[in-house]
Amino acid sequence: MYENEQRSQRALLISVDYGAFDAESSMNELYALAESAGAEVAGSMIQRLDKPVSATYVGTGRLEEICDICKNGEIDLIIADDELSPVQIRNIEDKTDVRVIDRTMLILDIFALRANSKEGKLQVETAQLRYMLPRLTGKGIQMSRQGGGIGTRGPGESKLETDRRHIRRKLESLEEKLDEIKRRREQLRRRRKKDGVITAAIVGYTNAGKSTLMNLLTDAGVLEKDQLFATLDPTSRALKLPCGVSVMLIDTVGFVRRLPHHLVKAFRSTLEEAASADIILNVCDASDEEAPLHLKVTRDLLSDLGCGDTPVITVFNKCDLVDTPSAAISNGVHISAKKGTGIDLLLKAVEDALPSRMIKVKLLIPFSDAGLAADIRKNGTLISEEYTADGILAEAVCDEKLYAKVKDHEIRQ
Ligand SMILES: Nc1nc2c(ncn2[C@@H]2O[C@H](COP(=O)(O)OP(=O)(O)OP(=O)(O)O)[C@@H](O)[C@H]2O)c(=O)[nH]1
Ligand SMILES: [Mg+2]
Repeated sequence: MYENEQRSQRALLISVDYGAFDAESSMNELYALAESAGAEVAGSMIQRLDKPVSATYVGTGRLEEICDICKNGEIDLIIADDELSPVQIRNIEDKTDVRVIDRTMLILDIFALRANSKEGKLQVETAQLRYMLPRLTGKGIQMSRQGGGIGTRGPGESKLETDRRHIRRKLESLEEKLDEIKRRREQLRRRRKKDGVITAAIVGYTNAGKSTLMNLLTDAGVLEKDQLFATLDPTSRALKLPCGVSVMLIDTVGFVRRLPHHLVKAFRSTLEEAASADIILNVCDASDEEAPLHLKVTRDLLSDLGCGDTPVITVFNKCDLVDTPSAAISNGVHISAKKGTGIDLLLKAVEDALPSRMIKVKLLIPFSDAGLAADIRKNGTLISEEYTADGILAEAVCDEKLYAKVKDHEIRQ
């Protein structure tokens, strides 16, 4: 699609460790992110400093070193594991003559690569433009855009040569469209609620196995891939639980630490879809040594989205790769979505978390009240029915309103 995608770009990863986050593990993740964007990582370096140098991010000596590496290593791209200021980007570019992007631009780029739906594309473009806007000089974008490549992809590419005012107008129109989509989503959610549809959202760190679990449970046919952010657009499918109740399972975009703020904002409606679910399955890769951090990132984002009260089931996936689970990953359901193990326990946990308004009952409905069975079929779930001499022996799941009607016939064991 893009000319220079025939040869992958050789990237040098740079980071300043000033104590704000675990620079080393974040760098490992940047590695995976860069590869996900199609780059070939030629090397990485971390410099410890009290704080990043305001003009050049890394120190002067380090910048000289980077220059040498760029010259000798045929580096096409420098990726910084941080958000850089426009001045820092320009100064490093001037010195090295190599294009520089930062962590945020890289993540936005991966999202741009993966966006398929109209909504996904609108969301990515909005995030990209919002990120660009304060980074424009009066003259317009000068950030060596020619040639395209990582950090330059996305629906907005053709418009990038234009000025701030144009971008502002564009953003306004994008935001209107996103608002419209948001309204439609809200309407749909309200209708689902009214119809008594119970939703369960699969959320979690990127690459945790969310789509694999979705496919295992529902045959949804969602792309599952060993790459970061394989899924951007939410998919939903019905899942019938062993107790007979159906829930709507939603697979969504994954999370990552320090997810760019603009991206969270632009993807808010997608994230809210997950956050407004009745039950949340927080899927975590148990085989990743950073599992506890991944869980924390997801929990923090969920609480930002305002779903502190929603029941969360912590699902430790990829347990086929773990011999002895550490204490940090003990509190939850252990499964392997790939091997299909632990699924009965997971489904049981979902049943236990069903909103209290859903009540499972055993009934003996006298034939004189046989109309009730039809009522249950219409407004609840009739799991089983058996005609006996005394009446209809039924198992059903009802909401509170329906329960009020049938409770006189309930058999309590
Ligand atoms: N060994 C093992 N691998 C798994 C398991 N579940 C998923 N995987 C693999 O993990 C990789 C990521 O799986 P996905 O289902 O795409 O992960 P995801 O959470 O949807 O990822 P994003 O959509 O990118 O956020 C794939 O290569 C899967 O085959 C598991 O239980 N065991
Ligand atoms: Mg996925």
